[in-house]
Amino acid sequence: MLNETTLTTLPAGVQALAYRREAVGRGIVHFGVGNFFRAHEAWYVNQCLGLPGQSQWGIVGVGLNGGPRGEAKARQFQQQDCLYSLTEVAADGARTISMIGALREYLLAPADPEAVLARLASPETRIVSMTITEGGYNIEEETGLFRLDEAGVSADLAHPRNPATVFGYVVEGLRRRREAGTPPFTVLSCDNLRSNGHVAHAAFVGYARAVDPDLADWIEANVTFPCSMVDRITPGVDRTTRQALNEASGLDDDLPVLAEDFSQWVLEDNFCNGRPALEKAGVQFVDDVAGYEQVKVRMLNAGHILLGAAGLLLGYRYAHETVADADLERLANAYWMCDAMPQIDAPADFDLDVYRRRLLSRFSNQAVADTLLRICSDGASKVRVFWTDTVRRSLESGHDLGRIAFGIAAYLEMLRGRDEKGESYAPLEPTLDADDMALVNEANLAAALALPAFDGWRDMDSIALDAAVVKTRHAIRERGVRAVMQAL
Ligand code: CS2
Repeated sequence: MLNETTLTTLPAGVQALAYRREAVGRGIVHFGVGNFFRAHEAWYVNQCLGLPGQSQWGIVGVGLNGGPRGEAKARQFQQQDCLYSLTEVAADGARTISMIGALREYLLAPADPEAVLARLASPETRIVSMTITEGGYNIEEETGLFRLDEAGVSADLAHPRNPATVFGYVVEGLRRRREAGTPPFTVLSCDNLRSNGHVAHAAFVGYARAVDPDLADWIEANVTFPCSMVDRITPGVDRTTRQALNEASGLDDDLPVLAEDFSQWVLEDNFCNGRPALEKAGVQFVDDVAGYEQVKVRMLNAGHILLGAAGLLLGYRYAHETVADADLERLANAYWMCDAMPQIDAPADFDLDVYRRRLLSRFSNQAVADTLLRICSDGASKVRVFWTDTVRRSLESGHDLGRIAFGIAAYLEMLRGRDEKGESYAPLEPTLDADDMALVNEANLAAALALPAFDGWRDMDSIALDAAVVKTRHAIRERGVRAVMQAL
């Protein structure tokens, strides 16, 4: 079992920590300790910890979900002293294995809520970051307002001093700091959202306003919510992958992470209580993140879900299989070049075509073995975040809707859980209930367009798009995905 004693006897080929673990402080609290966070923010912070004067920036991870799975995960982190290995693989198979020691401590919130609140209130905590998924901010698409009637939120609003949601914890932490005269912390969203800092601001201030308007004013005046663009393809790790990673590393790691060798983090330099020297670890600080976010979300993420949905229907299960298929590769290129790129307000000097080619090479990385089911998981939230701007701009300008209609049709057909070879798979859609799935499976193929995933353009005249989606769904069933794609 990997733990701190292993650090002195690491197998050859595993990069050791460049700092003394005991000296690492707890300057950051992070909600949502998933694989992406462990391969991204924790990896950047891990590099900072090796630099002079940076040891205060270790991370305390917080898990919000209890139950057997949440408890098992917490136990694993605690048994490993929160250490784990990260394997970065290039498209040519070259790999680097490093120890990551940036996660200093892991708290399971339902098991010890007070420990989390005390950590949030502590002056040592100067940044609270989060990866809580695209759908996790509880914002109503049409109004941009925080939904106060969501079950967890209303429970927290009834007992704001005993919270269970991320909103409740962060705002109660800030309330305690204000009361104690402690400076606030920065709230840093690391999710793939358009203007994630603004969304986080709307969510946390929206919640705080319902608890106490004075507190909300104080937060608005004192807390900062930097926008960021985050990027690193990080697949899930199942038992087989874990064994293979351990065989290659020589470690006995219950929590190894695998990621592509590419990584990008573009951040607004707007931290109200200090930050690590992330620029020394390769983070780009810019005045306006919006252009970078548009590029990332409308090209990488939107392309991912387009390839994922069509690829699953064709019988593929991995991302690299999709870009090796000439028809899918052509579809992705046409979507990027004709639909997405002309409508993106990219940062000055940014070469979108270089980015596009790089995406194809990143998607072809076989060693990452990223599954299409992961890529399409929670598609109902992702379609809304990744496609809405492109759809709106296309509807406004009268742009050709063919590939967009195909993407929506393929996504809806994919949700039915059966590919064209007759194999079943299980789409992961935490926000779709039985009524939603009934709409997807209804004989009237227009019914599914009532799903909230498509609310982002509900206020526009989308009759032509809706008709094209229905026609394409019929065509996919009658002629097959490939023939429909080839005719686009
Ligand atoms: C994927 C992302 O699940 C998805 O939506 O597109 O997880 C993607 O791998 C990351 O955003 C890459 O940075």
